[in-house]
Amino acid sequence: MSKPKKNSEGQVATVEKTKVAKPPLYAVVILNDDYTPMDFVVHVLIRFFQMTEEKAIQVMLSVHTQGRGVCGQYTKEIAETKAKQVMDLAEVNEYPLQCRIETV
Ligand code: TYC
Repeated sequence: MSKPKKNSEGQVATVEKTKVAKPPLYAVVILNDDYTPMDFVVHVLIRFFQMTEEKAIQVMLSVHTQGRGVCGQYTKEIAETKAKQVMDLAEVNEYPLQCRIETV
């Protein structure tokens, strides 16, 4: 801490600092399955997670081989919304793609 500074009248200035805790983050995780087409997963990653095509292919292949992968980390409401958007789009296309959120 620096030495308290006095002004020309000899008064000591006080600075009030409010600490705001950062909201907890949640990871949006996608799971591998045997039926969802690779192209669809790449499309989802680009559309909902703003990935470049190159990054989306890399993440999709990692999920394909490792079984699961993190698409991104967000505050709870945003993570829930993204997971739902993925699941809804998979459902209308009749793909079994699973997407969930996890605490970081
Ligand atoms: N395993 C799928 C296939 O071979 C591709 C895939 C990748 C599916 C990632 C889901 O989260 C996933 N068509």
